[in-house]
Amino acid sequence: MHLLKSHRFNHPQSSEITPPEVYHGRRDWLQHLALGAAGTALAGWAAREAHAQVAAPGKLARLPATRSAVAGAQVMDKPTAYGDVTSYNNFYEFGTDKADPARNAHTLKPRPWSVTVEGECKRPQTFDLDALLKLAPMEERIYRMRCVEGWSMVIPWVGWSLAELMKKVEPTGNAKYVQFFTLADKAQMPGIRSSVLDWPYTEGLRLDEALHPLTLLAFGLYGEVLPNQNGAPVRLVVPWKYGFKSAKSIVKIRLVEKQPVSSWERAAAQEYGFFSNVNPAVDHPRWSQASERRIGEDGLFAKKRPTLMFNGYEPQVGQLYAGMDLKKFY
Ligand SMILES: Nc1nc2c(c(=O)[nH]1)N[C@H]1C(S)=C(S)[C@@H](COP(=O)(O)O)O[C@H]1N2
Ligand SMILES: [Mo]
Repeated sequence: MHLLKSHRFNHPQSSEITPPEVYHGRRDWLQHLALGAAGTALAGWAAREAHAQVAAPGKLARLPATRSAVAGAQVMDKPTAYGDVTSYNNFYEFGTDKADPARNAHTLKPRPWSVTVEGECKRPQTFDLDALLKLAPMEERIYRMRCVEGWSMVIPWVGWSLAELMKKVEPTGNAKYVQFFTLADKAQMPGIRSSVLDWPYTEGLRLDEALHPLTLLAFGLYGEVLPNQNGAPVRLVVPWKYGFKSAKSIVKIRLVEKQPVSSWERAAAQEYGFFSNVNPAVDHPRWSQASERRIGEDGLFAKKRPTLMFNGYEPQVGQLYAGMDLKKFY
């Protein structure tokens, strides 16, 4: 992945992709706010005003949610435009160019869908998508997302903490890690025919990371169900780790005793570690991680933003790594 030179020039200008239905989306959003966010602080309202200006076009099903109260789940940075979030993607099952997923992912069938949870748990089971949608109350969480390639976005996700699902299956005492598997279907995913990665795409977390309240199982963004290119119908979002940890279009979750090997780790272990916590002090072997380009915010030659330790979530997650050598466990 991570052809840093070419992707900068593939990125469309935001003026080319501003959604035409902004007005309707905005009105819709304010209505949603009035219904679901009574008591929101003034600062929250100001942020939502910015948010409203880049609403979804309204072509997908609405996914109502209330504002999450989880600490760290309401980043105040201006959300990245819907058009950018849905047209500049990494989803190698649909091709390796940033524009490929938006162009090709229409062949993905997000329904019917189910997620099997297996391995070291007392109640292994398969959850139908409709059961998952009702498993816990939907929350809106505005997270930063930092790709290991050096760019970032701010995305209003809809979903609930993965911990809710873990509670249902009851991990055994042997469960130390959680493994995630993306769908791998040649018929739906043209990129599977290439050998850039071993399919299915797999990722993993330590159990305490998986149980952290910020770890999100996301079903939507911008108040609507996930567009296919963003990992419909259900994906992981781990906001303090590089984006590749957040596996898309998940079909299987396995609780395991030993640290699993993730797809990117298998492809290039010296470049993509198991932890992959966002860390400005630990460079990728081929580029610095000290700063980042916020998609949509800056022009091609604009100044870069400083990258934050744990992507700005250090107050919430720092203690998970107390005493660990983060250069060694990158
Ligand atoms: N199955 C799967 N999940 C994936 C990827 C992928 O190629 N396949 N790319 C990852 C990377 S590198 C990033 S940065 C994020 C991008 O998520 P987004 O396109 O929704 O912004 O998804 C991650 N999840
Ligand atoms: Mo990424």
